[in-house]
Amino acid sequence: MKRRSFIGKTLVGSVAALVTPKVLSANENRSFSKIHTPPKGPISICTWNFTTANAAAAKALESGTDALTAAIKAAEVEELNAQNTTVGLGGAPDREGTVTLDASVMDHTGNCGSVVAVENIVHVAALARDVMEKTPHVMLAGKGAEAYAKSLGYKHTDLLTAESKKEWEEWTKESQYKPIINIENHDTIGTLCLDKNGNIGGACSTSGLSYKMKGRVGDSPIIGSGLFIDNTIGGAVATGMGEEVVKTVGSFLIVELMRQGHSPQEACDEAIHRIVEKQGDTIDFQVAYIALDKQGRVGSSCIHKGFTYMHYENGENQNFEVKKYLHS
Ligand code: SD4
Repeated sequence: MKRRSFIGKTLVGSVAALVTPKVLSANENRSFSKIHTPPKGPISICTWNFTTANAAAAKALESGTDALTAAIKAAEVEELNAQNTTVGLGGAPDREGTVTLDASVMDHTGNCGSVVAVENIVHVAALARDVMEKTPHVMLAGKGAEAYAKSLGYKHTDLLTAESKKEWEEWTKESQYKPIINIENHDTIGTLCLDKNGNIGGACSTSGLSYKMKGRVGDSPIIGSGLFIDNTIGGAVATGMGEEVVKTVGSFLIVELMRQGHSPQEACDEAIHRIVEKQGDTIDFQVAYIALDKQGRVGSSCIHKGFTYMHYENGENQNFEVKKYLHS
């Protein structure tokens, strides 16, 4: 496996207007800059083209909100978006037709919380925060997490929309058990924010793999895999085939590589490389990472073409396409 010697990124859109894709040169790519000026304002990045979600985080950050609260605001936009079939309301169900959600959060003090396989609750990132702040625990699962949410006043919501039910019923005709991880369009939201105080917080929210086995849990609620933050260094979040992220403890790995002096871009590339080197280059699943360091530098890497991320800084909320790792 030959490593890529250069990873660029392509600007694919902005809040103001969609622009012609432009490949940035190494010098323009913040991730490669040797001398870096600390960010003037807050920064928010999130997986995929979730413009509205990232704008919600950005607005909160600009008004002085802390990084974790802002990151959760971004997650909430997608949790409520019924068109997004990988997060919250309208998320694809498991093979038995039940929607179960996973989420995690981490703040600048190193505190973290997560919920696993939660039914009937939309805002699971906020629930993960409640687990972190209001219980002596880090993780709550299944019925216990749902009951805890209801005790706090979260409302009961049927997460299976008519549309996702129809698609699941279609799937049951063949019921082929191959967890679907759509390479070009799968939509877990992972968000990292750097607030005006220079603190980093993050959130990750997902319904996991479509038509997964009942009880299957991916990387998103596992601290260190789907999300990790060390406020002295930076943070990372993952999307894609969770099993592979868990096996390589991807987000923790990225933060530790940044601690050793690697840029966010180099760290993300190495985390993807760890997966690719084990699997060979015939991989038919996607994994993608985004990372943000304390200086405001951003990195992202993915196995296959099709992954994009949002980046807000200095009033601009832009979507970048990430160059695929594999040459295939
Ligand atoms: C999981 N990483 O449960 C999630 C899936 C995902 O967009 O990211 N989908 O494995």
